[in-house]
Amino acid sequence: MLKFPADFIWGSATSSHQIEGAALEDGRAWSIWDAHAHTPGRTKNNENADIACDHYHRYKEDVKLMADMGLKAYRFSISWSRIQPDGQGKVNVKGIEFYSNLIDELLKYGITPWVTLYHWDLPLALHTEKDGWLNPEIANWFAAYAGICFEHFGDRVKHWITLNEPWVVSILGYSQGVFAPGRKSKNEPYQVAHQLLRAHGKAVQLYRTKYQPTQAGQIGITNNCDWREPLTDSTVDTEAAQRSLEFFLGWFADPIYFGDYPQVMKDRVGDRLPKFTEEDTAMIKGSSDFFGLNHYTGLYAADVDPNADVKNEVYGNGGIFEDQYVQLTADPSWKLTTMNWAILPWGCRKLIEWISNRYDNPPLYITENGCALDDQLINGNVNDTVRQEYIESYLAACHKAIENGVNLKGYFVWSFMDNFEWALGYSKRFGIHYVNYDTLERTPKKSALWFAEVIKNGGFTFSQKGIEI
Ligand code: PNW
Repeated sequence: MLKFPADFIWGSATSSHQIEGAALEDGRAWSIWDAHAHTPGRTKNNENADIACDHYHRYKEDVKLMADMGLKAYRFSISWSRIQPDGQGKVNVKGIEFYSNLIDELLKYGITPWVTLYHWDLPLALHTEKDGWLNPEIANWFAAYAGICFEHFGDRVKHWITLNEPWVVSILGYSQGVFAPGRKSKNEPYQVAHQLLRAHGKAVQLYRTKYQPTQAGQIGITNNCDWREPLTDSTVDTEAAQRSLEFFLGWFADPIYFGDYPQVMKDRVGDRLPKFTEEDTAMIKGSSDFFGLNHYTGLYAADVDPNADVKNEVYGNGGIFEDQYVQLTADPSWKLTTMNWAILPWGCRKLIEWISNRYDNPPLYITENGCALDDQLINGNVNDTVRQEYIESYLAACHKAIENGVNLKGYFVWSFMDNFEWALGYSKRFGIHYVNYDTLERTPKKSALWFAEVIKNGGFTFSQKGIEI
């Protein structure tokens, strides 16, 4: 049996825009994602999250389902425009009430809330009137909003995550333009990333000076990264894989752990990469009490001759191709999920070992891991064996990493329930609970029942023969 440490955090995660619905109820205003989804052609079948899982009205039922499976922690995000409809100034009391009630409901069952302050749903007014993440003032707006949350929820919330996946905001939102606000630029991603890091730093500074001394919680950031395996053991491919990881994760983690961007980015991006002032560096360096990681998959990485005519259009690649010259490919033998993301548990282990080595073994939490499948509800059951095996094999890889010295302290399954999968609408099901979008009825999938047993036993017997971890 693979036993995990007794204090290991077993959790599951969601985000506000993907599950809440009630888009314009009780004083909430639109975010950039409401606007994006309501723009024809931006999401699959033009679907939007006006109703989503209707979690806003059904949170008690959802928390009960969490309690039923013995979940120790629940990671959710706060919709900024539910708290501050304009993103600045006036606070919406009904919004405070909703999250306060949700937190109380979780605590009633002994479930620890892990709260993300920003999971991509920027108040629309900040974007249309103030240029959103491109405006250096946003660090102040974000810190002010964070302060409202610390003030109202910090007596009960002891685990804060400032930003979810700044890489996705920068690259999918401002380079590929597939996510809100749908921009396609070679420069803006670097500017946006810079402001995201400053905003994170400012919020942490506020928490540490004003709230942490009495509230005694932890605060950090969650980044996402895929694994990059060198295609061959040549020096250039090994360097390409390393470069790819530094452009993907080092972009955000190096400033936080070392105080500056990776050298390879400074060399290749040149003047298009903003520079930190001394004040920024002081604010950002050391600004995470833990390393939050969202991880799903991996690809091979190979070096590309900048003069050769090669293009890389892989969805969800490591960033702007012309800045990196890394060719990403998959092995045809790898099993894929419905996102076309390969199932690579050993990549998870290698990535968290890479993080542990590069950043001096910080306390690490996998704040998202899971997969989308073509789930079918038949006679009240969803037999998502592949998801159960996916989670099991990734957890086995995590267990091996812990044995190898990685300071992994928790794991959150993405997602607690099927939800609005951004540009892909409702077509991708990531949940361990099935949601019937006609009736909004929830049903625990087989993976949820299995995960409940894992939580109860503090581990599991790894039964998959021949699976590399
Ligand atoms: C994450 N990529 O998004 C998010 O945090 C979740 O909201 C989302 O539902 C989940 O993963 C599944 O997609 C990502 O292209 C979206 O590399 C895209 C990428 C990575 C993460």
